[in-house]
Amino acid sequence: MTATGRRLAAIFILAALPGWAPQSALAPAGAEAERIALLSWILFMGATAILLIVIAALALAIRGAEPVRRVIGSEGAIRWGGIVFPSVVLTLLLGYGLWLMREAIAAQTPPALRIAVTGEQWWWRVDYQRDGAAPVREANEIRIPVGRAIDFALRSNDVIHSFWVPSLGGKLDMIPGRTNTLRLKAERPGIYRGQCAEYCGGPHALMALEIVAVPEAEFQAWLAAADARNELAEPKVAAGEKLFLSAGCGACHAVRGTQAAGMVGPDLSRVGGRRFLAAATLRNTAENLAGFITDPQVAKPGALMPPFAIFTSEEMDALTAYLGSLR
Ligand code: HEC
Ligand SMILES: [Cu+2]
Repeated sequence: MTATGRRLAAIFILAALPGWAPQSALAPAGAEAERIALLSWILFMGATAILLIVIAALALAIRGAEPVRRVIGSEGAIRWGGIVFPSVVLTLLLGYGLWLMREAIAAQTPPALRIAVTGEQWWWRVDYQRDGAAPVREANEIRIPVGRAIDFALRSNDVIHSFWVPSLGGKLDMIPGRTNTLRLKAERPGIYRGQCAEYCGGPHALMALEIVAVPEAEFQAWLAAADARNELAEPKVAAGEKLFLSAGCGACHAVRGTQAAGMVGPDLSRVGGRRFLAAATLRNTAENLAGFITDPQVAKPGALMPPFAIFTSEEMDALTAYLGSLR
């Protein structure tokens, strides 16, 4: 293939990619995202058609036969093509956009599950609200039941962040001192990646999240299991818990059922069950966990966790075994 051919192939592949990627507004998995995708396609195709018409008119105006050029250059062409046509098209599009949004509002019927998501530099605090029980604290990975509307109560503890999971819906800012509510629904089980969509300093680009949509029964079982105390059957795991508590991790992190109740960093009660660490930055493996604890700055420069290069390899082994057992 020639260099130009390769370049063209790369462009076509990149253009098609968003449709398959886990984070794409062109791969909708909910009604809200479907409306946005539909509007995008209509705008894209309409704009392409108009662009082609304009190019054709331009070519005719330059190269066309004399009578054609006279028509294109006439006052009538400017009045109809330059004023009436854009006014009508833009008004219709505005009306259609407003109608779609009205549709979105009408589709909102309670009751919904409520999950509070708070933007932090540079991760996501997640609280599942429960009737008559304390909220279940989580971080960075949000499990939801399929087919049920969820109200995300979006807040921020520091600067403005923006919550955006393109396959499920539009983005909404997280503003300090305010609660913005975003209602989303996943129609199919799956993993939908999201991203902070408002520059919030330092490692903003490494502030991603995942929404894991599972069947209702699975979700309920997972939520109910939050209250169960983790087993420390293995001696290594028990030793890991001692290290976790004595090293001072609990000043910033909480693990339900232990003295660790810190609120500065992500809740670690079920960190072993998450797919990623540090806001979808690192795969959740023992090696990555050890590397992140030893020096968080390597994987996530600017992260607000201090380095802990204090553990021997056996100690680190126990510590990662303990964290991995928290599910
Ligand atoms: C001064 C507060 C502080 C201390 C002490 C601290 N951490 Fe952290 N930790 C954080 C913050 C903040 C983050 C979030 C980093 C990010 O993703 O931007 C974090 C993230 C993590 C994560 C990733 C969690 C996730 O869900 O992605 C793990 C695991 C972790 N810390 C383990 C530890 C361990 C083990 C210790 C003790 C050896 C410790 N931390 C001590 C503040 C702290
Ligand atoms: Cu951000």
